[in-house]
Amino acid sequence: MQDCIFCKIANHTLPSNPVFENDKVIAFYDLNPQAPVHILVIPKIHCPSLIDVSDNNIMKDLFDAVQTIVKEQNISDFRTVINTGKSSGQTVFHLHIHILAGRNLLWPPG
Ligand code: DGP
Repeated sequence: MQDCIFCKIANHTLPSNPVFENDKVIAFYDLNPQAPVHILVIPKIHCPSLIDVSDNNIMKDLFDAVQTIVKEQNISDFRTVINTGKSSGQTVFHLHIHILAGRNLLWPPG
């Protein structure tokens, strides 16, 4: 999608220094980290949010990537977050999974 910042990262119009990439998924560090490790995992295809996913292969590809990334980085304890909709905190309307790690993560989240 033309005006989507994550599409621009996915097609390398914007540089992101990816931590993981294959033909379906790219992952990169969050610009505004909320933990010592804060990685975003996104599908290369544009999909605004979780509610818009019609092909479950997208979620499999994303969570396979999460597993690969945490194993590669020797992260055993982490949180995955998918904000969906403005009031949940979603600010970028291109589906993404946050991986948060490297500190004690409180529950319930804010
Ligand atoms: P969310 O609030 O769930 O929509 O998360 C969006 C995240 O994306 C937020 O933590 C900040 C991050 N972000 C926004 N723009 C950019 C960008 O251009 N580059 C990177 N690396 N992260 C971005």
